Amino acid sequence: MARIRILDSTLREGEQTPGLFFDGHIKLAIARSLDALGVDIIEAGHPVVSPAIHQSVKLIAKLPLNALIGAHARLLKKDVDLALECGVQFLGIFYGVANARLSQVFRTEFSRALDQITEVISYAKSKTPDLTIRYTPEDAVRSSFDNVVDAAFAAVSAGADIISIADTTGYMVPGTERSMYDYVTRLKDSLSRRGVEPIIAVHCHNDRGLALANALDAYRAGAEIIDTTILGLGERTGIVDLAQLLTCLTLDFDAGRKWNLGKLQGLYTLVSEYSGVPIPANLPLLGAHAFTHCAGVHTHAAAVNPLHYQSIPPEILGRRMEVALDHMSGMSSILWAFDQLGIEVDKSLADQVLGIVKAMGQRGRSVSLKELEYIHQWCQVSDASGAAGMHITD
Ligand code: HCA
Ligand code: CU
Repeated sequence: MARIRILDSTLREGEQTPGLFFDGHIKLAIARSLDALGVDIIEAGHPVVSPAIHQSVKLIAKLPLNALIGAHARLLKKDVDLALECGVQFLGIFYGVANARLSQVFRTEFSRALDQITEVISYAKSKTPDLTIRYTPEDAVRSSFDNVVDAAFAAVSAGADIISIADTTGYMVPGTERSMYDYVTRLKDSLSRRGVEPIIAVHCHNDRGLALANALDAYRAGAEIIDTTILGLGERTGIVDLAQLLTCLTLDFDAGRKWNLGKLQGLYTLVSEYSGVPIPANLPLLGAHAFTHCAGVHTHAAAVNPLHYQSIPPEILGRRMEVALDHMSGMSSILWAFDQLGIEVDKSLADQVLGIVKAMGQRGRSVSLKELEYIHQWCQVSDASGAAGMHITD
């Protein structure tokens, strides 16, 4: 399969999350961490939006990073000028070519749109010949296919290197007639018959919760760049989650790449803190519960071998298996927890602790290892006075 490249758009698409704004110094920190993780392209912002974004794109472009630094622009020369002023090496230009959008929003017709694509992309290329240019027909998958092919052909002929298929509204569904696999296959084929073979990228929104599945579908069909954001941030329900994509590519595909997955937790914590978007406990891979076993049946088997209830080794993310101590716990959960604490317990004390943990669990509490230690100490003291567990199980 094609060698994949990751374009992270946390600083552009991610900032389109309602209410989200990253200060410049946080943007620099995020860009550095994305680079250390091994992301290939960092879409740093849309400079036209505000002087603050313009300035941070400029500063990120100056950092000594391996990743290409990109700016986002509409199909307008003034946007291209502002982006190039920032010194970026990558420019993403977007313009929808759906007939209804052209007539109702842009009040133009397709032939004029094609001329504008040619004019603006040639202009960008002539100003900075070694610039990598991506053209995105916004909402490509709901637009006339012929328009997309013609627009992509015009863009590549004018100097674009990459054509990005935007599923702007999260419309695609694997295995149906709205398959991203089929779309990418058909587009590559149509462009190749017109004599051009640009790099294909995909930008999948998550409105149906299918962004990752669609992106992997596109990858199987030969897309070579996938757009992501940290925490899947972005307009509405956002786009492909970076950690989920990297983990799937690492474990399940022969992507020919390695990423420093151990850095994800820190990066997600940073972005969560400064975006105000919490990390859900059940977020795959990085949520607090991602590797925590709960029901007695599960913990019993997982304590013997975690693989009975895990298909992802937590260690690749710098994490480890955990057991929830609550009303679902059985004796194996308690013994596992004491083993983690390095405390030896006899049967009757373990029974007593289990009773206390279950009673607390029924009140909606989960007992941490630290608290278990306190419960253990309390049982020892109260054992000696003959009043074990009374105040807790009452
Ligand atoms: C946007 C739309 C976009 C553009 C993607 C791209 C989309 O918010 O401006 O330029 O590649 O989803 O179509 O994010
Ligand atoms: Cu988008």
